[in-house]
Amino acid sequence: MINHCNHHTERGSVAMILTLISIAIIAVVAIDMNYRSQVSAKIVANRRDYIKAYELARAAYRWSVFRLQLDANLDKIPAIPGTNYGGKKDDLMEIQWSMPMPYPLPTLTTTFESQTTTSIDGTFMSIITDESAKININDVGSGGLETTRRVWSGASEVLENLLLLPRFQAHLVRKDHREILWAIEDWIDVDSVVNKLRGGTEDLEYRIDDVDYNVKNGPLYTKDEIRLLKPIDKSLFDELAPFVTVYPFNINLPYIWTQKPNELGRININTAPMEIIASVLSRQALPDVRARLLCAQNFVKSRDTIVYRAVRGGEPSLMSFLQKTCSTPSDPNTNNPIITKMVESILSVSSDVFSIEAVGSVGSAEKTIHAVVSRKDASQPKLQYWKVL
Ligand SMILES: [Ca+2]
Ligand SMILES: [Ca+2]
Ligand SMILES: [Ca+2]
Repeated sequence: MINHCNHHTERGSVAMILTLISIAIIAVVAIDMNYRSQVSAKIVANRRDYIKAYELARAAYRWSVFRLQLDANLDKIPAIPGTNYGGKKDDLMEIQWSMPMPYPLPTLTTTFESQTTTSIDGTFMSIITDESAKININDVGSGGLETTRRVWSGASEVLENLLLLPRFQAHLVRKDHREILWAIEDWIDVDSVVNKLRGGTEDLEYRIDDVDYNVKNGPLYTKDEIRLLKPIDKSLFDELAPFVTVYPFNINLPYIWTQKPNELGRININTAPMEIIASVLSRQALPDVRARLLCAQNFVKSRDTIVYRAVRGGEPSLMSFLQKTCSTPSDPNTNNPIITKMVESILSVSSDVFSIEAVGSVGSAEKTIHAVVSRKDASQPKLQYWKVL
């Protein structure tokens, strides 16, 4: 009980530190915006508002990147044993910095009113989403020579397990769920041969209803591209969308069907939703889907007080939890690991990839920046995607 309370106090102080740093930094951002909003008076008012709105959106984007860097710096504090403090990991409590961030801040209005509301006649809002809590569709694929048994990637297995959950049944009536995996593989691989049939032309599968387009033969750049895949209709896409991502990808690493896909995505077990946790569990080890869901529910519940520091090895770890809580049927003939080697290799306790939505508005003028950044192996997050609307 005492331990439990301590966790809350520590979280409270982390929140407090972050808030104090935020207040200190907002002043810097405000000054920067003030400078950037100095645009020529000769430009007509409407156009000027759009330029200002864009600058505000850019300020919101920079602010989001700063929050990501701040968290990466806090992660450098060594882990304090027996607590959730310090160490490289990203959990939902810590990811409070990803909550929508409005400007001007409601709590700062009194302090900054004189400077901000008069000098910047606009607002911004930014939202950071953790893409490392999802399955990377660009990592779906199999490898191996045609004559041998093909081995599917870890991401493929998690996606397959997800599609077999009860919530997807209504969207896969009279449809083999594996069609989705085959379609993704042919869409991404560099060749134009239908892999599953060992022949035929991929493009012909898409010659339907007057709509005539070629498969991409490269990685998907945005999640919306998933909608172009033949077996994905709107209802299935809507059901799937919260659980999948297309980041990260590397266009310099083409997917060649005879080789294993280069899996770049990692699923963070501290932030992944219950459905994803249920889908990382092996169907061979836990054949009953209800057992997998129950195990995942228990794991997600445990995250209320525990931050996992390792998938395996360091404690607390996912593997220890599963061995203690989700016992596999005691059949001496089966010796299936509760998570397969392929899936274990794509699990993590931290998050590397984030999407940022930054909106700036001045009067009726509004500009939105959609960006995806990766902070892997870099103190300065690397931009993966940028779009202004
Ligand atoms: Ca962190
Ligand atoms: Ca292809
Ligand atoms: Ca192919």
